[in-house]
Amino acid sequence: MSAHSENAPGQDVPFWGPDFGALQQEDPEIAGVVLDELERLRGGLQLIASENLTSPAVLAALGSTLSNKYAEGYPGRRYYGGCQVVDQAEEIGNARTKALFGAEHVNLQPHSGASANLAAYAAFAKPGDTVLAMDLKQGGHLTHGSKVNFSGLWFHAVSYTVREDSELIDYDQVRDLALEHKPKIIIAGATAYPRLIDFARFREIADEVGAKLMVDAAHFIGLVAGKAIPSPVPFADVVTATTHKVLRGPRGGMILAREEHAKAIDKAVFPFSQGGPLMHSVAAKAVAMKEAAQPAYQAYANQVIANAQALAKGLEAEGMRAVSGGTDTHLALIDLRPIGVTGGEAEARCDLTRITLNKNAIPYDPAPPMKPSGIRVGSPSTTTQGMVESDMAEIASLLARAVKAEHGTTAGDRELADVAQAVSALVSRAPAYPRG
Ligand code: DSN
Repeated sequence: MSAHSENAPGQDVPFWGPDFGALQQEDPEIAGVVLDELERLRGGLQLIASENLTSPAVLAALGSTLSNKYAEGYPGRRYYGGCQVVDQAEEIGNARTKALFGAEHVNLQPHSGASANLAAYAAFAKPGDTVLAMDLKQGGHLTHGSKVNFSGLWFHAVSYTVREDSELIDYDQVRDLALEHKPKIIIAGATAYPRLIDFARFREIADEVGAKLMVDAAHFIGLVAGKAIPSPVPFADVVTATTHKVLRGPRGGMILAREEHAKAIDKAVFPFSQGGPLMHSVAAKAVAMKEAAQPAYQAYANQVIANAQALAKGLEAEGMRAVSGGTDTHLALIDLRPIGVTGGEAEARCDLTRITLNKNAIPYDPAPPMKPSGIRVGSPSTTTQGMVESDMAEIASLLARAVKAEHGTTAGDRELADVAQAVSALVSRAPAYPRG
C-alpha cells in the first residue's frame, strides 16, 4: 500500500497542514489579512465571472507540506530524489482529469491559464508565426495576441471579432482570415463571451488551412466538467484551461491534449516555460477533479447557467442590455449605455455595497478601454453559496439600485447604504464559508 493510505479518516494522524493558530501566533499581521479576506467573502456578493469559492478540502491540499517539494519533470521521470509521494498526487490528478474530460493526455503543471497558453503556443508555433484568435477588445484574452503580451510581441497575431448585429462570433470572418493568413494556431475561447462556441465549425476551419485548433476553455471548462455545455475536447488539438473558475479548484492552469501532442505539450510546459511544478497545487487540482466528478457538481454546473440567465434577465428588466441578448454560460456582459452609467461608475458604486464585479468593454465599445461601457457579471460564487434563480432576481434588483445611485449626493449615498444592508441580509441567508 502507498504511504497516503495510512492517513485514513478517523485515525489520529498528526497533520501538519493549515494551522491558523500558528499563523496568528507567528504573523498576526498576515493572519489579519487572511481573516479580512474571509470576512470580505462572507459579507458580500462575488459576481466576478472568473472567481469562485474553493472547498475546504482544496484549501487543505493547498496549505500542505506538498508545497515544499521540488519535482521538475513528470511522475517517474523527475530531476530530484524523494518524489515518490508527490508523484502519486500528479498521477491521481492526471487519471481523474482524463476520466472527467475524456481526454487522451493531461498536464496539470501549468501555474496559470496564461502559462498554459504560453506552453500551447510553444508546442505548435515558433516566434514570428501567425496565430488567429479573438480580439481582446471583443472578449478575447491578453494571451490571444495583445501587443503588451508575449502572444502579440513574439507572434504575428491576427484577430477575429463578433458580428456587430448579433454580437456572436463571426465564423465567416474567422474562415476568411484563416484562408488569408494561414495561421499555425487558431484559438477558440474568450473571457467575456456569454454564448456557446461552435467548436465543430472551428475544427473545420482549422482543418481547411492546416492549423492546430487550440481551445482556451479557461472560463467554461467547469461547465464542461459538469456536462452542462458541450465539450471542446473531441474537436481540439489542445484545450488549455484554468482550474479556479467555474471548476472551483485551486488557482492554476492545465492542458488537455490529443495523445499525438503529449510529448510536445509536456516539453513546452517543462523545461521550456516552467521549472518546478507547484505540487501542493497539483494535489489540490486532483481534489477538485474528484469533486467535479460527483453528481452534485453536475447540478451545480447547471444551476450556474440558470443563475447567470436569471441575473441577465433581471438586469434587462432594470433597463440594461445583455450583450447578444443573454447568456448560455456562467457570465453575462451588460451594456450600461441605456441607463447612462459607465462601467467604472457601476463597479465603484457596487463596491460600496459589497457587490463585487468588474467593468468591461462591450463589443464595438465607443468608449476607451479604461472607461468601458459595460460590466461583466458571473454566477459561479453565488451558486456555490447555494443561491438559486430567485436570489439572482433579488441580486439584479440590488445591483441595479447600486448602479443607478449617484454616489456623492445625499439621496445616492442613502440608497447605497440601504443596498449594502440588503446585501448583508441576502448573504446571511446563503453565506460563503458558513461558520460552524
Ligand atoms: N482574469 C481572467 C478573467 O477575469 O477573465 C482571465 O484571465
